[in-house]
Amino acid sequence: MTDNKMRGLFELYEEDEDRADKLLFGRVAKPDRRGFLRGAGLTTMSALVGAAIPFSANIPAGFIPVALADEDKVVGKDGLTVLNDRPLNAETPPHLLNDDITPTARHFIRNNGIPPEEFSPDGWSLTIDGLVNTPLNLTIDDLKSKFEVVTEALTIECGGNGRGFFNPPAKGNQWTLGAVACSNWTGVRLADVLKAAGIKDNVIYTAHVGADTHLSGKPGKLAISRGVPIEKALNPHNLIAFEQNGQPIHPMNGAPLRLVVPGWPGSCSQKWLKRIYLRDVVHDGPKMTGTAYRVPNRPVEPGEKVPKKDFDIIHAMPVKSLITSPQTGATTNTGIVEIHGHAWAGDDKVASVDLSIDFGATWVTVNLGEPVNPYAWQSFSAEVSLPKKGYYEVWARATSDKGVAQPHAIAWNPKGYLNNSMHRIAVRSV
Ligand SMILES: Nc1nc2c(c(=O)[nH]1)N[C@H]1C(S)=C(S)[C@@H](COP(=O)(O)O)O[C@H]1N2
Ligand SMILES: [Mo]
Repeated sequence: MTDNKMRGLFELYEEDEDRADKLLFGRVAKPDRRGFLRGAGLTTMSALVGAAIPFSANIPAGFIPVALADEDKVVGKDGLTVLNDRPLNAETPPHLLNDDITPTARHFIRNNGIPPEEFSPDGWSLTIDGLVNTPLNLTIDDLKSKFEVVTEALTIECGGNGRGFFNPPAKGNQWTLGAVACSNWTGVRLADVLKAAGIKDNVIYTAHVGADTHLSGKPGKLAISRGVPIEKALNPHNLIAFEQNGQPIHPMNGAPLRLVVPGWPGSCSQKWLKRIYLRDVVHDGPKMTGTAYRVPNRPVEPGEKVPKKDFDIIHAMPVKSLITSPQTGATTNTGIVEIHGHAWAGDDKVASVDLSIDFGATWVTVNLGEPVNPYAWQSFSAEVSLPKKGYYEVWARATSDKGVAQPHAIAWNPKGYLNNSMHRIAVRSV
């Protein structure tokens, strides 16, 4: 982007923030977010451009770094839609999730606070303490040398993926479909590390701590600290990971060390991991209590006042599928459409995926692959033939090996979690 264009945008932000936002991001920011980056901290700005900014003091208020003004707004990310800049949240359009293993550049970003300044593995350490026999303090080299190193493709989906489709709207990032990914993660098994520390008999829950800080900037105040029941923690597919797709983890995906707890809300997979402590109570860190990552234990009406005690902590994510090719809105002049996509089912396996081209009247079971390992999403493909010219929708419905299928629409819940309603794409035969 040229200097002229840059100045143009800067002036436009002065004149008409809505229009400027629309031009730059294709959408208007929420009123309290007007003027992208106006209120962004230097850390966020550095993270977005991928380096420290030595002359940051000279950046005029509201100025947009040129590096952000082109398509890729976060260095090392490709084509993500930014939903919020403080904290940074960005999702991946479905057609960019077509790979069976999600490239790092296409892995969504969900931050609750301000990421740390340092992402280097040198000097990074992980503490394992709380109710253990031997507290451990491990460098990343210790992890690599003392424990078996494994690589697995693991699905991470944000508990709020699909929130944007709730009506009336639920507060929070308006994720549509792309807060999900299945990358290759390399690390050591969480279970091996916890067992090495010695799990005391009274342990029921883990507690995870990362190096990011609260948006308020209050020292010591955590943005998020979640945990899982010890039974889930001991599942051999949870990793303490130091590589993403064979490379160091992307800074915004938790470099240099993160948890990957697949099948459960992404929030269980603490990024920038510094400490895990074991507890004899259900963990009560930030985003564990109240209504965070919890759903009512019964159907509720929008607007109904639901007592906190009627909310349950979300465990496994529900069965879901995503059509990643073609992109919605595609046209065909042969009447033939090649469909590809992925399906996943929390702690379960996907047993089948069905497609409909007639608004759900008839369904055809498609070719569904095995997961490359447990907790990897399963890919499906099919060739569908559209009988005559016109507008069609392709709908996908996955069914788990427990016989649970995706619904047409899910019951409303106050925080807009767990939306696993069927994915629909538009296709025209011309
Ligand atoms: N330290 C830390 N870990 C975190 C978060 C965070 O804000 N801070 N966000 C969580 C949430 S809500 C999700 S969905 C996943 C997203 O992982 P990703 O940003 O690598 O896609 O990270 C989780 N781990
Ligand atoms: Mo999340």
